[in-house]
Amino acid sequence: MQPSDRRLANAIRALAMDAVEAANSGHPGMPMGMADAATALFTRHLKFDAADPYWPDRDRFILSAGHGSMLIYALLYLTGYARPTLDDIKHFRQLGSPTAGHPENFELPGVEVTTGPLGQGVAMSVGMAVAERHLNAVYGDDLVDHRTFVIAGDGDLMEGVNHEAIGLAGNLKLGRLIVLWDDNSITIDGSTDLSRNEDVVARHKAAQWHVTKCDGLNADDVSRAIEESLADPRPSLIRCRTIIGYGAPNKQGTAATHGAALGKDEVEAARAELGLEPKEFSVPDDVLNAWRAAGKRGAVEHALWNDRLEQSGRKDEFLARLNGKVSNAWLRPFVDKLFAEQKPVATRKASEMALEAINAAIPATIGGSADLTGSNNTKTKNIEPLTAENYAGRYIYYGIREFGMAAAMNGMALHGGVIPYGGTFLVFTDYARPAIRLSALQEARVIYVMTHDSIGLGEDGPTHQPIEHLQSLRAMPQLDVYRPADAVETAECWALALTSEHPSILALTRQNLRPVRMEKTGENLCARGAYRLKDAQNGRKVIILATGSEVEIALDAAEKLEAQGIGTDVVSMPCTERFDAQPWDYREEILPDVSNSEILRVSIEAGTTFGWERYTGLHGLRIGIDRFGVSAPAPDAYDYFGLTPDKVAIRITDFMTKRGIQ
Ligand SMILES: Cc1ncc(C[n+]2csc(CCOP(=O)(O)OP(=O)(O)O)c2C)c(N)n1
Ligand SMILES: [Mg+2]
Repeated sequence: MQPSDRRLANAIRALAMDAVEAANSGHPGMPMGMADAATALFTRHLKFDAADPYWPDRDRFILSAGHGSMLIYALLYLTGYARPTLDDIKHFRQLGSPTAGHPENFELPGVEVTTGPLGQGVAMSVGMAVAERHLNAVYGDDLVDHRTFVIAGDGDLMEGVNHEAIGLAGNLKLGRLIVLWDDNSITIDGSTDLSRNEDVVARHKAAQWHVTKCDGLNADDVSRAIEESLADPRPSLIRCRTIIGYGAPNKQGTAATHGAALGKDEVEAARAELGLEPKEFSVPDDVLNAWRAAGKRGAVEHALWNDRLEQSGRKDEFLARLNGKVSNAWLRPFVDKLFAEQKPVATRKASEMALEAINAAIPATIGGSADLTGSNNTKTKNIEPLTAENYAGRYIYYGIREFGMAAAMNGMALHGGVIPYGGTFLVFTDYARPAIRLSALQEARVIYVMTHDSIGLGEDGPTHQPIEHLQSLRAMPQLDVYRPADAVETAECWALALTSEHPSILALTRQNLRPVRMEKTGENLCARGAYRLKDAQNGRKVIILATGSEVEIALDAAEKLEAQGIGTDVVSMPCTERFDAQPWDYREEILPDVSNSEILRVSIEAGTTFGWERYTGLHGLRIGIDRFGVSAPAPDAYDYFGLTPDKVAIRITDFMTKRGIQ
């Protein structure tokens, strides 16, 4: 006899309680409350094949309420994924185990995205749903026809990014996105009444979502609500009425079950209440067998899909597209053309020029901007808008939703088959930063086109002028920050970003820059992170390191120093992370390890000097801006902050005199 849905759900409850108890850390309440809803989803609706977590046409499942990680670990184990094993679950939250505190996409296939920072799972799911519709439009129903399911808690729906995400999903009419809301009226501090009286349902309806409700503790009722949602053309929110910690007789319904082990006595009481085996980590055979069968439910559909793929004339193209490898064959001819027509250009414009070539050569790119298309130069003429009426388009008008855009791009990148890039002003990376951090942590290939990268944006003034942004972004692991100095460097940095396994930020100017790369080498010099642009003509006394718009100032200042007999190298440093990754001898060649009294190292960047001592040494000279900017035309702002060739040259010679450097 087939075990009841409740018994299947109770296996999730048992594993969640036991794992949290063993770790003496974790969140049993959410998995226990949503166990029945998850059972309905995984045994009846979700299209997946536990034998192949990478099946491209699987439904995507996102546990936005990442603190309830034991829910997904239990589901993956029960349905028969290779990992986590029962042993992994016994080592929940322990060093070296893939059952990390919160679900990590790089630990377990089956965990599509990293969640835990509340709100972002839902926001990433919007990007997943966009990628699905886009690839469906390109490759058709035979190859791409799946859905995105999310489990979200009260916290996911309270976070501000939720507003951005549901707005995007509503406008793009992402009907294949279904969010199951764990409506348990509890958060950490206690009842949701303490902090919320908004009408969550009305808010979703206002964003053009379909909303329905169900008894989240009744798998049949959840299933009914899912069916209703599948039939509706709008994105759906299913309000699942649940009880946090359901089954723990003395603690259920209270915040006490949210984020702590239930304790031995309460676990025993729950076992009795739920009719569980008296042993830890034990799942009755009939229950495990039923779960394993659910894990194979999709095998037939998977096999049929394989057949369709075999028969498709586009098999190789489709697989290559999903594999994500791109060719940078566009770069050489493009750079040759730049060399043939050297002229001053803003790097944001240079980026657009590169993008014309990239978007023509690489169909996987999907661009966009948070309402600054004309300023970020992100829309090329050869791509159409991606809209509810035309999912085949490749340009998204994200609206003024920087965080929502960045999170959606993470979802798109992790879905696979597309390479998202999106723009805003560099200063507003602050608005997107939590998602940029998740791009980095998840190693999602997202390319951030961040223009207006310094006081060089001029008149918009201090609110819009980034100061600390470049360095603070460079401090983030697994994120490459590029600040190219001219059109050639911009194209090279684009090529690096497109083939990177990390997310990238391109910091680009509003103002025109003259070409600084005059010599054609046939090599992508930016790949080194830093390279010598100008050799000292006199005996080398100074090395100036500069990035982006300050490279031309460095070159002109160097000329003035040379005229005084002071040999000066100029090093362009478009990407410090890449330079740091170079072998010792290359770094030594560019920045010899000698004292500043022998060769003075100077950094110039129109932003904070914080951190540049990494390269100048403590006794070097750091030229930058350690305060907020000014509202003024760009040349006046540069002059005001001493960032002109004359003023830089004088600062360097004064510094040398003061320090007795000959
Ligand atoms: C951005 C963010 N802020 C705070 C937290 C810490 N946190 C984890 S769970 C939680 C409460 C969430 O409440 P709810 O979504 O209702 O989950 P439940 O208690 O019902 O499981 C908080 C504040 C977090 N993970 N992410
Ligand atoms: Mg809650």
